[in-house]
Amino acid sequence: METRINKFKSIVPKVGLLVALAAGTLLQSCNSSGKGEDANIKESAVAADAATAVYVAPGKHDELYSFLSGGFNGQVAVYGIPSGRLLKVIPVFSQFAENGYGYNEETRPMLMTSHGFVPWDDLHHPKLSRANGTTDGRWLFVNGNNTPRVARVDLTTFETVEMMEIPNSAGNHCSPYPTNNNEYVIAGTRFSVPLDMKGGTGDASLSEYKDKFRGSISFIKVDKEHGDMELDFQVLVPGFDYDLANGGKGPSGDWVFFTTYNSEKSGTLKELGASQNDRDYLAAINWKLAAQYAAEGKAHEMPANYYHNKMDHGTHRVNSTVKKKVRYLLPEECPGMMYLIPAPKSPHGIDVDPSGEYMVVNGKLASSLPVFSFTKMQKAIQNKDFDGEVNGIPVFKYESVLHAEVKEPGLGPLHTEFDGKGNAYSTMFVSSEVVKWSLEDFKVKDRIPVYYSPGHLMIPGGDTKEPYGKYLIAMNKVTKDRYLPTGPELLHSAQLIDISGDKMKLLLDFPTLAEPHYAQGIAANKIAPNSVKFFKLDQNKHPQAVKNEKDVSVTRQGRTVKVNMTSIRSHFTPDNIEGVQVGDTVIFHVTNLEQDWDVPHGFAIMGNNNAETLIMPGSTQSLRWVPKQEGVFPFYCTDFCSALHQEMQGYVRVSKRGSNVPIKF
Ligand code: RUQ
Repeated sequence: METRINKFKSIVPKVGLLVALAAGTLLQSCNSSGKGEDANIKESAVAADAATAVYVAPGKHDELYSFLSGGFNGQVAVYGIPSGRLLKVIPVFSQFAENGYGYNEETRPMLMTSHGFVPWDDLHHPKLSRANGTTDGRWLFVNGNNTPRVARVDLTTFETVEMMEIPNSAGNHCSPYPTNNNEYVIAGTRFSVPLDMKGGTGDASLSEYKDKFRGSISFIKVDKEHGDMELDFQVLVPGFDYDLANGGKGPSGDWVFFTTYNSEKSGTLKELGASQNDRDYLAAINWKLAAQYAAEGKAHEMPANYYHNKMDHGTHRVNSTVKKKVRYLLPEECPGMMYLIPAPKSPHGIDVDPSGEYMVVNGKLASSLPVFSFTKMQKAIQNKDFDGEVNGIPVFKYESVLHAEVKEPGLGPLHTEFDGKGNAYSTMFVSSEVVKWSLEDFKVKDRIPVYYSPGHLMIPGGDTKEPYGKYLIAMNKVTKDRYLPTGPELLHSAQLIDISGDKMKLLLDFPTLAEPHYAQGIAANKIAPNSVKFFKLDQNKHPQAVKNEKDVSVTRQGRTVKVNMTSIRSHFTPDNIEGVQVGDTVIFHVTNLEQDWDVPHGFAIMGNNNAETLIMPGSTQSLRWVPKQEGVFPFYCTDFCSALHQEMQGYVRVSKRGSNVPIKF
């Protein structure tokens, strides 16, 4: 078995030059502490009572839900905590053959963008909706990093119900951040883009970066009752890269904070000289004041072109609308709205403690963790304690807002969360550990190695004013030997850590789907009682629904054949269809007549390139099929539903084009 030090050596080449430099220090520091040489450290870190601590007896439920992002699989994975059992995969930015999401006619429009149908995205950050600064279990907001989008999952059905494209953005990474009562979901661009203010992004040379490129922070209004999103306005910010954000709470509740890099405004690291400056910035925006400026007519308007896709409650179908305008504010015209705080170079996460007083900047290349004070920031604003400005935005003096620095926290700090008991926990990517430190004296109290190289960590509610400080999940980027080998491609790995005592204790490893970046956790009783068991058939307003087997139909209109059919244990009606011709577009609208929990029926037909679909009781779903060959094509139910499930089948006869076989069913 490899030692921990060897692990680092093999990881280092992956993470690039800058971090490799830091890693050089790491190897020394590990050697000198002697920690890294302990080949048995893995075993020794596991809590003696780990098995009972995570055991959830068969038939019993977990204490918490956790929602882990799937990164490049575009999905959200729902795990029970503490068992680590996978409860559900929620497809968001991915077609999902398992239930037809993104394949069937009802949900395909969810993945429409101004670039066309984009059935994939890189989902990084799930965020639960909020009430009074804590999670309320109603919705989960998630970001699409690649083709900038924000989506909303309804936690009564665990379905993606809304998706909005973000204009004037490229790489929607610092996103989405709900304010303390869901007034806004805030989404910032990672890459700045050329903006001419006349119609969004356009063609420009990278040599014009400094003059033409700007970032955008979007303020998305959330409907209090139904959660529906609306892009209210954007703030067009200096052309840095915006990495991560977090909202204030309590006294800082009107503010949202963003880490930035590339403050040189140079575009890329390699050719253009980004990451030259010693310091980048933490940007602070007063969202309440921004909203006020927008309401008072300070906002300009420019043409835009972005999709907003929403599931209709009654029909359970997604409708797309294309928006053509966006309002924007310029910080230089809105005094008091935005400030910059110098921060260690290339910072990653920014995390605000439960009291709302401390803003922790995780400078991945820095040797300490700076903790800024909101009170000091207010004072510095009053006293105009500034050190210049960028694009008219005042820059504070570092010392005037700094409260403390956590010294030698470890190497490569990425993210921090809080336990609500006066402690903070930070992930160290390079030294591969979680480090616990105190918000009282800002000293390190404990460390635990994790396997290997953690990115985010999550304490349920650890980003809110009320953390559930019992468990911590570290989400690790490198898996290596933690599980049975599965060839070159391995699942990523999460580790559950008990943080209820003074010392952190490792409880459980569990593999995750694709790459979890961030996660959210919430007590089960905030979600479970509201979970929908099935849809009521009499409330199904889908225009193609058939609620009685007597009313089924097969109709031809030109080259389109529409099949309005039903499914119930253990048959489809109709189940023998004739009169379809090669090249027709056949649309099966299947209504599941069942009115019971957990009796979906599936529908699949031979040769269809649209996967299958899984129809929940009481709902209607539609699958499109264009037969390319003559023949008799069987269809069947794909989800074992009864003792006669295997008999739940039917046939479609496809004749050659122009044939005179009439429609018959
Ligand atoms: S990010 S760890 Cu989006 Cu930090 Cu991934």
